[in-house]
Formats: sequence, C-alpha cells, structure tokens
Amino acid sequence: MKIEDARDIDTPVASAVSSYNEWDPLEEVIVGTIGGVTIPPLTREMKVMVRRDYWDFYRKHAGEPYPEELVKGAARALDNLQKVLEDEGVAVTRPDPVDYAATRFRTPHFESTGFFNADVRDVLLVVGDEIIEAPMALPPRYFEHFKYRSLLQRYFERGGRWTAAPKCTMGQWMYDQDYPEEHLAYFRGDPDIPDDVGPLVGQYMTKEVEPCFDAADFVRFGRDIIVQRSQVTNELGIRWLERHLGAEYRIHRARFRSSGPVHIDTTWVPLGEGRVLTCPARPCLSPEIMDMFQRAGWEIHEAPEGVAPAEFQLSSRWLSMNLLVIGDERVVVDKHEEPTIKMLKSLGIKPVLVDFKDHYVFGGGLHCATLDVRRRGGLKSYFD
Ligand code: ABU
Repeated sequence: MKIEDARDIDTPVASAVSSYNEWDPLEEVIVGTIGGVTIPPLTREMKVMVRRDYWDFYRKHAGEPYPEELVKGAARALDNLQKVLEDEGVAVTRPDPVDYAATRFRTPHFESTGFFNADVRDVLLVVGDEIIEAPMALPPRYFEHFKYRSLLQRYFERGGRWTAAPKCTMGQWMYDQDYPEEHLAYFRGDPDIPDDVGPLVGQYMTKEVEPCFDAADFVRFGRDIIVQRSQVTNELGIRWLERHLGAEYRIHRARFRSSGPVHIDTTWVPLGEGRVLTCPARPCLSPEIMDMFQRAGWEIHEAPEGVAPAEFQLSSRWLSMNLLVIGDERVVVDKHEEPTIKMLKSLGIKPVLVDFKDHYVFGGGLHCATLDVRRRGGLKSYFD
C-alpha cells in the first residue's frame, strides 16, 4: 500500500485503532516483513542482542545481507502467520518492503547500517486509540519506524492518534562504557547466572542519560501496564511514557531474574483475562507485582520450555512463550511447540497452529512479529 492509496479513505466515526490489552478478540493486526534484513555492526551495545556464539559471524559479516535461506524461511513463516490469522477472521496489514536496511547512514551522533523490520512489536506501542513510535535504543534500529510510516498514516486517516516519542541520540554517551563484557556472555534465559550480573545489581548497558525504550518492554492489562527496566528501556523512557499516558493508566515496574533483559514478552505473557504465563528461568523479583496479580485472583502459570528445532542468534529459546492471543480462548502458537500446545489445551484454550519456527533466528516470536491494531472491547481495570 502506498500513502497515495490511503487518501480516499473516509475517516470513520470510531477509530480504526483500539486496543487496550493483549487478549480481547483481535480484529486487525500488522504482521511484519523481513525483506532487507541486514547483519548489524557488532558494536558494544549491540552485544545485548546478539548471542555470544555468533559474535565472530556478526563481526565478519556486518552490513551484509543474512544468508538467503534464512531470509526465505522467515518470509515463509510470516506469510504462514498472515494466512492463519486471516483464516481466523483477523484483518492483516503488512508494511511495505523497504530496502534501506543495508544502507549506511549517518546522524550527527553515530554511523551505522540498518538491521531488520519484522518485529513490529519492538517499534510501536498501541494504547487505546493511539499508536506510539518508540525511541528505540540501538543505532541499527534508529530508522526502523519509517518502515511503518505509510501504514501509520493510513491508521491516522482512519481516526487513530499517532505519536512519536522523543528520539534519543544513540550517541556513545548513552551506553555504559564500563559495562562488564563478561556479563554479556550470560544470555537472557540462562538458568545459572551469578548474583552480581549487571541487571541484578541495577547495572545496564543503557544509562539514564536520555529517555529510551523499545515498545516490547511494556505489556498491557487495560488500565495497568507492566514494564521492565531492560538493556534497551531505561527509567527515563518509562517516565516519559507514564507522563504521556497520564492518570488514566498505571505503570508498574517489574523486575525479573535475568542476565540481560530485552523485551518482556518472553517473560510475563497474559493468556487472557485472569491468566498469565511466567518464564521459569526468569522468576519475578517484585513481590508487589506478584501480590497485585494474586490479590486480583489471577492464575500464574509457568511456561514449558521451547522445543522447536530452530536457530537462535538474537534471542533466548523462550520465544516458545511469545504467543499471540486472538481472543475467545484462542491462542496462536508455533506448531512445533508441543509442550506449550499441551499446556494451552489443559487450560481449555484452543491452540491455533502455525509453522513459524523459521522466524526465530531473527529474534522474534509470534507476539514480536505482530502488532494488534484493533481488538473488540474497551478500557477496563482488572486489578481493583
Ligand atoms: N525479542 C524478544 C526476545 C526476548 C528473549 O530473548 O527472550
């Protein structure tokens, strides 16, 4: 779709953008595209995303396209997801392919090449009728929001509110130059991590110099939004969103036992009203969050380990719990994740199967690769 195509769309009375939680019946969703994905430069701060086993590969091939077979596999996975969602009655939109990822770019503060564009959840946050472009925190992702601009303009013309959070500079001063490199050897999701690993003692790669956040560090429960301080989301970024959303929403900071948190959607994942999945390798360290859920009668279930025969370069194996809830007790899950499928069935939830594992190599599961633009249902409080 091009921007010109959107001009004749009449603005409906109700906004085309409306989503307050992660589980109400899904009506419209953006599914990412993988075209143009480029091996990012392995700067120090990028090591929060890339698994150590791959550092040499990323050093050697920075700026080149990923191997064609990997890209084709991920493209097929995204197309499979589109079909499955459409078969379930969900309208799917896809961003235009943009091949700027391989382009070298320069701002007054850094030079980089781009990275990828499939994980729309990292870049955009929908809260009610508003779509917020996240500032992001890593230089290769600086321009990633442009991939979605024509779609955003279309949603804007259909009544959605459209906001861009202040972009951070991504200058070197934003990153802790003394962050111990050996702590990056522990990857998020490792079960055995020492007690003094960076995030467990309040040390992160991103400092509190300018607000930064990735949208995927926030998870929406109506009026209550849970966020984690992560390697890519700092306290200033959290405060920006808190003030921006105002008194209608309550932002709750949660901590988990993780060696390098990046995105909350493989850690604390709602399955529907009253049920949340927690990652057994990253238990919640915030008693007030546990109390909040327990007092409101929420069930907290441990996610089974992932089993899909996939390669993981940019994420933990816990993409198995990165599920897309489409409402009416239906959850989209990768068809290889037998233990997760079994668990969903035991809870009376219908697993909607999709062959998606070939997208995992690029660091994203089903929740990462999608953005729910519209769900039926309004703003509610689930914890009063
Ligand atoms: N983009 C989600 C990755 C989170 C994880 O590695 O568990």
